Amino acid sequence: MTIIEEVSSPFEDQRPGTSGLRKTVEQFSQPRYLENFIQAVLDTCTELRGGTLILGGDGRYYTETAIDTILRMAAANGVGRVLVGRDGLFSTPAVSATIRRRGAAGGILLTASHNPGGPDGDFGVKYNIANGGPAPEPVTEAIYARSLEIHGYHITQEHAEVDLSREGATEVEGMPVEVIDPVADYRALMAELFDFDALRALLGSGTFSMVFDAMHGVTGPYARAILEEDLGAPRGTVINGEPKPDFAGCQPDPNPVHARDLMERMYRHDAPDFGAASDGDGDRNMIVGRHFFVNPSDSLAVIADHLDAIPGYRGRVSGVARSMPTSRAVDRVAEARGYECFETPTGWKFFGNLLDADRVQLCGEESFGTSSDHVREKDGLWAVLAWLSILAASRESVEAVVRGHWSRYGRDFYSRRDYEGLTREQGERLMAHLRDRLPGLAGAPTAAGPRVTEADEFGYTDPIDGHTTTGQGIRLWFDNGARAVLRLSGTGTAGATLRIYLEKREGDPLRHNDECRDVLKDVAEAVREVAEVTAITGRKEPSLVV
Ligand code: VG1
Ligand code: CO
Repeated sequence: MTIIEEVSSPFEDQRPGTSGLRKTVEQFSQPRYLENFIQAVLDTCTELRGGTLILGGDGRYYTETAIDTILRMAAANGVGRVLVGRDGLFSTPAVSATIRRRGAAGGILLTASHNPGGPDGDFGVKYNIANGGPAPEPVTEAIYARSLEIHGYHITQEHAEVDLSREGATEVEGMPVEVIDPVADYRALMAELFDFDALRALLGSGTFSMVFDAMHGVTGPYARAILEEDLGAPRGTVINGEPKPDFAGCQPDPNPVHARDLMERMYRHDAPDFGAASDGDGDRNMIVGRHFFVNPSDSLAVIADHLDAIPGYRGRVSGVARSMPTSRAVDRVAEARGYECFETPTGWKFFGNLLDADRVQLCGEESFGTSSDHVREKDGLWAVLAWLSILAASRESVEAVVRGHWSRYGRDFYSRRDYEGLTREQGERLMAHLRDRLPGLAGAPTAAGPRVTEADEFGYTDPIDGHTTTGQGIRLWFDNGARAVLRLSGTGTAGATLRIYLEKREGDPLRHNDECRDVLKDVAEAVREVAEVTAITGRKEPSLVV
């Protein structure tokens, strides 16, 4: 036997955030750091003993080292077998699909999603359970608790020596390991959900053009297989389609600021009809029409209004869910269609129980995340196929679809303002100070104009398992009908990011062309004033406006 037990001692900072444990590569490279966390996962998630584990990620720097360590530790801890994506690649939604299709016990995803990669970038580890979704909070808390009492870990003495570049079966210390095509299961699933003939007709009509920006992340191979091979989009439709360990120095975050290549193409005079981008691990999506950006909250509402017409969903949509900071546009669609509508804390893990219980079939977040009950993760390419289905059926432009939606339901002007790179202390002080003053905020005038009418801190009790989560963002309602939400990011790896989400509904179609910036200007100022943002952070302006 060449299985050994190495002595270790706990790290205090291994509490998973919004989406797994994210740290800099430098932090992950410390001796015993990754090992401790993986041992905590293996100790906590006993279903892995004798069970199948799916392993892979967005291919970012440090992936190969991590895969070797995880294979050796899986073998040493009695995992039944491991299926690894070829080249260590697996998009987040594809891991979810593969866990479900193959009845695996769980999956380990190696990704820090939209965070930068490379030796100076970030790395991340996330555990997904047998339903294919991110481990829910009771599990992540148990993993964290275990990480605080780790005093050793089990590992094979030898390296795993698995050739990740070739599909095939091998073993590590008696544990079967199979390198598999990470695209196959996912691709088959998409063909089951969508009307591929209709999509082929659209893409081959000669009157429709599109571009998909994979942002050097993991989605490239998936998008090429599905859009170009299966649906007949011309070669070259997928840009930045080669996964790169450092995302070619870009931040793989699909928003108008970071997806520059795509935005540049979509605003040219000869722009294609449809554009989309996804993030490093393939779970986010940005939708853009010709000269027309689709706000993610609107995208969710539009998809909700059309989901029932897509083959995989016909006659079986009964509920939708959105994260709390996501605009309420989808709520009105739900009301009109008689769907149940749920509001959950930020993070996909909070949708899992609702999906498992078949209470909702569609979920979304303002942060460019949309997906359905086909997996238990958000799914960038799925959202693209949903949009293509809507366009194929209506033969309208993206802009016409969204404008039609607004005239039917009203428009929710929406914007998120991030204050990145604050110190942890600044972020926490700002939130604590606001929390302390919550009871007195209502009614006080602001120099900017809008008055707070109501203020609270969001908490959530899961309607399925009764688990309660508190401190999920401070909400302010204003007398001009606007809403603001303030919360700290739980995915960063240094300092703090304050997110301020603003929205205001406008029912009057004559005002739907107003500039978002102008509509939200006074409420943005009122929030800054009420939360004392400048006084506490020293910042006059946000560093990122989406
Ligand atoms: C952010 C988003 C949240 C999303 C999470 C993970 O979290 O706001 O909606 O679920 O990222 O997405 P936070 O705590 O930083 O606001 V991904 O694509 O990074 O896995
Ligand atoms: Co992601």
